[in-house]
Amino acid sequence: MGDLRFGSIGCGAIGREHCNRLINTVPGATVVAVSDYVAEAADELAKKWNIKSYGSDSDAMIKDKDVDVVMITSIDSTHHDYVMKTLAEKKWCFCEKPLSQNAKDCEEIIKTEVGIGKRLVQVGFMRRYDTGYAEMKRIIESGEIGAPLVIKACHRNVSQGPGFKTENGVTNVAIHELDICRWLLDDEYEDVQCVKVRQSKNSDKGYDNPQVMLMRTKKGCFIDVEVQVADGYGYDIQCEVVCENGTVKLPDPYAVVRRSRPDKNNSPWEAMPIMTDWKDRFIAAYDVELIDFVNAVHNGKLTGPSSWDGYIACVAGDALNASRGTSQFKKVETMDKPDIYK
Ligand code: ISE
Repeated sequence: MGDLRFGSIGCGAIGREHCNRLINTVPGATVVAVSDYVAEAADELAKKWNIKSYGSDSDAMIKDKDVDVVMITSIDSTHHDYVMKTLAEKKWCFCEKPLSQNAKDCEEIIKTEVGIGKRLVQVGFMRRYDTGYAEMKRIIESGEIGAPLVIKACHRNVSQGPGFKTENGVTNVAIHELDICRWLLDDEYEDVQCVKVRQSKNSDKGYDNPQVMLMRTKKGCFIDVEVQVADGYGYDIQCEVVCENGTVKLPDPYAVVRRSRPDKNNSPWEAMPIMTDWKDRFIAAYDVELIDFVNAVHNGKLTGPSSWDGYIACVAGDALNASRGTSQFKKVETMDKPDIYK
């Protein structure tokens, strides 16, 4: 088989980076066409790579016979619609997270994929390809430090663009935690609760910040994730899993530690820079993720995060959003898992 020909919807930051990866880093793949809600953004990227621009006509690009795989990196609210249109063409689909902004839309995707009879969609939960998280999972699964009991995590962003809402702290941000925690624990959610705590001075923009998200699992584990969508200092992702006989903790991304002369207060210091751009933190994981996806498509069988995983994250996300302000845990109730995802 020749190179897989990608058509990419969305020419924003992550769309441009993924196209670059597919063209320069990922073996067995190339990008043949792009589209974007802002037609000029697609034109510009198409010109750079000397490929076809569909301007803002993503629907036409999905139908293009020269496009084998549709990659969706447009804004979250458009994902469901584009996935459905891609499935209507029975084409492979790589959809950035979230699969949708609610569970009901994901159910529709699942029913359609099940109707086709095989997995065609992979969701961009790239953390599963990060060496730190993968090593944590390996240690937990080895049983060497006993059964997992508690996860303490945080997800902090520097700031948000216009239009960001409190619920997006779940659907856009904590969605990663909802996926990675059940993956790390090999467990499912029983119930969840979103708690509003003292608000940061960076939170006067009409959305809650921070929010604390609590999840209890079927095996009885407790998960506590602090989400700050505007911390004003950095993109800070932390995760510690407490097990019976020890703990595993996500390492900080590799960076040089500087030790130097006293500062103006006369204290010598040791410091490591903190990243601010979320795209840099998981840069290696994004490469591995797309390499894995392309290999899987060449082999005719997807193995990465599925529509089912996208759906579960949205069911738990819906419950978190519904619990806000109630001081109560909400049950996470899902449909039965179809065979194609087992
Ligand atoms: C951003 O939109 C992302 O997609 C990142 O994966 C996520 O970690 C970040 O918090 C979001 O703002």
